[in-house]
Amino acid sequence: MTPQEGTSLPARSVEVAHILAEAGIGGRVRELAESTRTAAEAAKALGCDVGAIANSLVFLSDDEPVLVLTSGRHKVDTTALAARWGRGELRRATPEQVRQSTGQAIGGVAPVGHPRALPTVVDAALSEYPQLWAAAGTPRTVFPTTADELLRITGGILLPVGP
Ligand code: 5CA
Repeated sequence: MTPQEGTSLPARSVEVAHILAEAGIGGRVRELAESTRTAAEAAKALGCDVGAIANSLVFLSDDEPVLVLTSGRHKVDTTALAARWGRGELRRATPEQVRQSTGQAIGGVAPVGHPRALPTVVDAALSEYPQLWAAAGTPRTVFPTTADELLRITGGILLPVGP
């Protein structure tokens, strides 16, 4: 077993790995030597297109935290997305609000593993990539996935989020 495999993962990533395994997701959580804190860093470390990085962005809407799994190739058009989603204004969560609602820190927020499941949108642009990478609870852990798996594990809906 290499140092990245199995038992040496941080506790937060072990939780994420368990949830993925229970959902029947085959992709293994791995810890990298390099930072995967941002989409650009993750893409460089993994040697993939930045669009194939699924960022887990937390917003507040109608006084509740929500999750927008966004392709690293673009930004969320919050006005257009709120209208498509049928929700009130989407405001970016503060680092403290991210920590509270996910139990994870900015740069490592995973699609799952939160104290309570967040209403979730999966960016339609992510369906263009046969393999995605998402954060697994810390700024150096990731797992391979697909848009279909993200929809399944989050109970989310697929919507365009970009401009
Ligand atoms: N590990 C990568 C994906 S593999 C990752 O977590 N990317 S991310 O985009 O989801 O996380 C970084 C994001 O955190 C930034 O895109 C930004 O949207 C958000 N962020 C960074 N700093 C702040 C801040 N001060 N307040 C709120 N959000 C922030």
